[in-house]
Amino acid sequence: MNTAVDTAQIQALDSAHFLHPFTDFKDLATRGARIITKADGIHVWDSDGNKILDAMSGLWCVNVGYGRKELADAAHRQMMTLPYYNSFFQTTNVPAVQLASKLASLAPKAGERSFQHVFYSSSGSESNDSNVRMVRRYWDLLGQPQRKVIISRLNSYHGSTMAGASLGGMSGMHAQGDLPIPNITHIGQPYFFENGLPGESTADFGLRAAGWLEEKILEIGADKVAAFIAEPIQGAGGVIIPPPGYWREIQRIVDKYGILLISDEVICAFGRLGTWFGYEKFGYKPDLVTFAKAITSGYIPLGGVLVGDRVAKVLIEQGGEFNHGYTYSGHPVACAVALANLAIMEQEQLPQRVRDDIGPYLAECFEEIARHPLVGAAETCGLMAGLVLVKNKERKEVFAENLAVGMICRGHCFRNGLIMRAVGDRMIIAPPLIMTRSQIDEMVALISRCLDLTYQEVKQNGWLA
Ligand code: PXG
Repeated sequence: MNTAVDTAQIQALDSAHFLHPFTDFKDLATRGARIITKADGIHVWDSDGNKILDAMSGLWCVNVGYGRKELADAAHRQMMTLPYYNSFFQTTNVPAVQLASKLASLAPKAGERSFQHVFYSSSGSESNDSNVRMVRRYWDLLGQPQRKVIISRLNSYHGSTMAGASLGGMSGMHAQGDLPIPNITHIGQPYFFENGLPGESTADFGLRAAGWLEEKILEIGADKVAAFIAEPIQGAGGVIIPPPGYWREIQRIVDKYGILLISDEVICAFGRLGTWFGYEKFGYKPDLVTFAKAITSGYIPLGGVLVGDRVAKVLIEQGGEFNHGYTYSGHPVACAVALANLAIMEQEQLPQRVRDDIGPYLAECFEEIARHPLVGAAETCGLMAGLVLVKNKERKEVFAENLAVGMICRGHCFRNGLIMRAVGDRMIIAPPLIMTRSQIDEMVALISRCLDLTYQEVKQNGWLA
């Protein structure tokens, strides 16, 4: 396929007509967008012909890698059979039913915390809006309408709609949207590097950080709290891996006060942590699970919520219409692609590969990366990893925010054929799950090289301490 494009022409049209997400429009217009023209396996190509190793799987999406014909074929077949029909008005379609039943079979069984039902949307944000609606409906039906408050965490990401951004703990998003909407509140994040006390063990910190949830519940009044929402590992917040014991304590607290637990797995589900769902990795039992992104490996938009038996039973048995849904809830083409995507994951045993082979291998490689003089801490979980850039390794002293060292590092990555994300001075990766060991070697060599280049630059600038 000819993918040659006139870079300057597309850039001019881009800045004339396309307002990008999370972008300073004025700034982008001065520099011109990078144009990605094609992709295959773990690589993407830009319009200047540069081949780039995509260590972010697009945006935490492309778990089975690019260029999978099976997914294109599934979309083509479904489009020629039934490209669209709605699932309102007591109507259904075959791929949506098959996918819901497949997801129910993949989720581990755990009594009242088992999952038999799915509510569909087209994105993670919409799914979390659905969660808010579902949680409120649940408590209303149980005769406890005063249970309205949903507790979330600072520096969490739950999407960009009004409810999604309110649930999220990103101060910049709150500031621009007059958010959060009422009845959403936040507690601190379990980020040991930033919030651990001198001499405190990670396990003690995990218990202390989970304790913030109990303090908040007591402050609000347990009878007013509807749910707690959290990502198993905060992704967009910088791959913040919770300390040991954190999730066990969170489970104890939500159980003690009878509040619903929402696991936002838009990033952590579908093999990313070496399990089908992220909550399996940490051993907790949510009532609702948000999914999107890798359910289709990003080939087509699809999101949704796995609705646990505790909630589904009330919604179904009490009856009455649930006044919520989307034109594309249960879109047949998206569901057909998701089925084909999950079939690839099963055939290639991607969750198991991550758990037993490439996940542990990446962890080994990151032990080496952790020794780099610019790296204050480096952690992995499955095929997700984060490291923090510091000006003094021994004292774990961080750079001033305005130096934007993370962005400097990200620039070196792009120029050297690697996509790695910067969240402040945390550099993060979540590569496709199909990576081989030698591709991991290639990626890790690029990461080391870019860390060296960043180190040289900050040293020359006199920023090290
Ligand atoms: N929940 C979580 C945990 C997410 O990571 C969403 C909800 C929202 O999904 P949609 O499909 O509405 O975007 C996400 C999305 C980043 C980045 O910079 C991460 C996301 C989206 C955009 C950027 O890491 N995650």
